[in-house]
Amino acid sequence: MALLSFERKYRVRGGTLIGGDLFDYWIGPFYVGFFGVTTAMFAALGTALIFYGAALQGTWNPFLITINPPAVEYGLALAPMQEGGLWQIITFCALGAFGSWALREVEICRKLGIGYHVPIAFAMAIFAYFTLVVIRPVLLGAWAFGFPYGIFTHLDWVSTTGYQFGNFHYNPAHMIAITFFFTTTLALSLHGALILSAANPGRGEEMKTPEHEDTFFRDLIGYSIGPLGIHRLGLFLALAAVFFSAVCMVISGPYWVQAWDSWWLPLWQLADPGGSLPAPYPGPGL
Ligand code: UQ2
Repeated sequence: MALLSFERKYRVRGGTLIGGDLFDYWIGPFYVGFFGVTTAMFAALGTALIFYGAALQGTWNPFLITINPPAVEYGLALAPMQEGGLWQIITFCALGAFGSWALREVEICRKLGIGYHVPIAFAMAIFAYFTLVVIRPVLLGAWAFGFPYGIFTHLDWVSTTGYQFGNFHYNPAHMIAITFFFTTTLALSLHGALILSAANPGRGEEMKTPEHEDTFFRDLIGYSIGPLGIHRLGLFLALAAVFFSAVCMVISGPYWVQAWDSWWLPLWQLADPGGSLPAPYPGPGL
């Protein structure tokens, strides 16, 4: 059955958050909706402004194009277009587009009568971006602390921001975030492998059921989290990884202004009472 004729059954009216029937239709395979329109408008304006910034900068090399935040002297004020104002408007457009996309997901969930897990998961990614370009700069008192929009320049920003705090791997929230990222890959590899194994029993054999999946892990470690549970665990692990990534950045500066290795000084001194280990790098002292 063709995708579109199959989907016809699920193209139900209503569930919109705003405007009733306005924009409650599809273009080809895509649901439009009020928030589809606002997504397109924010994305088009933001993208056009990035091209405008590149034209002013004078390069079309995609690796070198960069839209920089204002200098620290502008604090939290609006900056002139060519001195960070573009970055401020592009940031506003990005947040408008991401927020609209999340609300379009909510409208589709309401149409289908399903849970809001997908928009909630996406909202966690938006929250991480919002933390970097709004919450942390506001707490530090200048938009200058946002990251530049460029392929190479955002890498440079990550590197300098990390080294400002000495060894960033000593940031406790960074440790927790990494642990969640690694555990996410462990859970997904276990799950992906288990599903493919049950679906590939060998040529000519009928595919196996969740009973076999449970039994494999009960035989192996005496416990199965279950076919629904593994998806709850996966969503939790992924959201926790993103959440603690945002936390590890928002505490770097607003809470701790020294090298992260010196946050562990009490433990460091316990382990090295004679003080023979080198002292941690002091950090920026913002
Ligand atoms: C499972 C199960 C699945 C799975 C997986 C497990 C039948 C199809 C992978 C096993 C998962 C466990 C024991 C949890 C591991 C814990 C961490 C923190 C990685 O039982 O049910 O469904 O895919």
